[in-house]
Amino acid sequence: MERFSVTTPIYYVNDVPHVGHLYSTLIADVLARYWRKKLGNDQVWFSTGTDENSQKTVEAAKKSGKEIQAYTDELAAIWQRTFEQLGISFNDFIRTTEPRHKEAVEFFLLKMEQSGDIYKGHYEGWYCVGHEAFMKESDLVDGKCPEHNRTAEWLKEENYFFKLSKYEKDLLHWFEKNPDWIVPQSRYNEVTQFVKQGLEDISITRQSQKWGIPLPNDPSHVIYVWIDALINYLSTVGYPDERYRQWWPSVHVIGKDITKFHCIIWPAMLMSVGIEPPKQVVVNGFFTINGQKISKSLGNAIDPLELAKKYGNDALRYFLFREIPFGSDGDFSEEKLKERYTADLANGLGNLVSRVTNMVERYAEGIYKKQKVHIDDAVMAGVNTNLENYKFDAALALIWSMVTEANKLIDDKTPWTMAKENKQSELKPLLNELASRVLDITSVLEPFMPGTAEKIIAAFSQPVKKAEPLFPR
Ligand code: ME8
Repeated sequence: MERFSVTTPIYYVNDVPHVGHLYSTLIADVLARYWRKKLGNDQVWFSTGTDENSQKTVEAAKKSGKEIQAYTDELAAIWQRTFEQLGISFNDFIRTTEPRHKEAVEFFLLKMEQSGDIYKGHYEGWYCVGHEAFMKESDLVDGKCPEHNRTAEWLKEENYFFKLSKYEKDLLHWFEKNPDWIVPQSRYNEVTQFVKQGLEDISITRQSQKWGIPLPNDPSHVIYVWIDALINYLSTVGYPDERYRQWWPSVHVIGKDITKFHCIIWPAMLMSVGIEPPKQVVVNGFFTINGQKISKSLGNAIDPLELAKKYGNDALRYFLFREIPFGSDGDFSEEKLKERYTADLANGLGNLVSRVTNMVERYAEGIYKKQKVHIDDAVMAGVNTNLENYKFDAALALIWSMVTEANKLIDDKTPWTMAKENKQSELKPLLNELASRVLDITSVLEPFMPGTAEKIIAAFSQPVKKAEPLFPR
């Protein structure tokens, strides 16, 4: 039986979610909903969660004056609640401070060690806590990481290393054999190019830090947060228990900032312990807000809950998927959201549902017959093909072409004239056709706009009454 398993990045708890974090989570949510419909609820696993063993957590807790674990519990609860309120249908919310995760990480690291892939050495280099990664000197501007605008620290310590270089050939072979493994193609090209230039071993522990998961065979070191975090994709599905195989390999949805971790380090770690790499890595672009990077210091980190309260969860989902082609960078503006809300949602879909329910109530006592509609099958199939290929904007454009066509059918045929002239033999089939079109549209719309789909299905339960506006103006 076919199964589908999908993950989001696990998010740092040094801050609350903004609309950018929501975007990756929504992509996973649309995929999970789509595959649940296709394969059955029990055949799909969708996990998200929080990345907590980071130096950023320690700093943020200190700033807030709270004890680290208490701070972490509080923030993780905010993330989980936010996703729940936004209707994200995750099966699991994994936290990297949970015992089940710690157990998985320890087991995994022991396996890596058994493969002879971990050795002790010294590392010196510029470290950016914002990135939680070592930086090249050439990436710094005046000693600062330009992206996080913070001074890099010179770290010199005894570390354990992972023999990443050993997997260079295996990785290249894997990429070659799996040309669709990273989408979009541009990211695939970037990653393969990078590996072709040669890989260096990486440091995977920190001696100077206390907060984190201790290395099993040398607890004076804590495991580097990225190594620990990547393993969440296995701990969520039950690793090291064999039941993890039921859901592995998963599809990982991530942002373009973390491709090297997911497409190079992670598969190499998996190769080291003899586990298959993820099924696919799906990489979203970044969006800005009114042309600016989303950041707290710029004060533009829009709270997704506030937007959802104003426009509704589904309108926000619709906008993000329709406006920004998957994989590209894009700009989020509330102005554009408002335009789409009015044009596509209120005047488009909302108006269609309200007109059709109204006419079925008035002209047919609320009764219609679901039938095969005169929509080109290729259009319906095209929606699903686009969705399966992460072309979310194209899928929605196709759905909206059906909405427009149905509204046009009403304008062209003017059912109200048929009613006035008492042409029942024309009116009834037309109403059946219209109601059936709305239901067909709804069936492909559901993964994108689950709340709206539910409302439409309820509105079309017979006898039909004129529906409340789906998108109040
Ligand atoms: O990197 N546009 O966590 P993080 C689109 N803990 N997506 C955005 C975005 C934007 N403006 N801003 C953030 C981490 N994202 C690690 C991950 S996984 C094993 C560990 C999304 O809290 C995007 O998916 O910094 C990005 O990769 C992720 O949030 C980064 O979240």
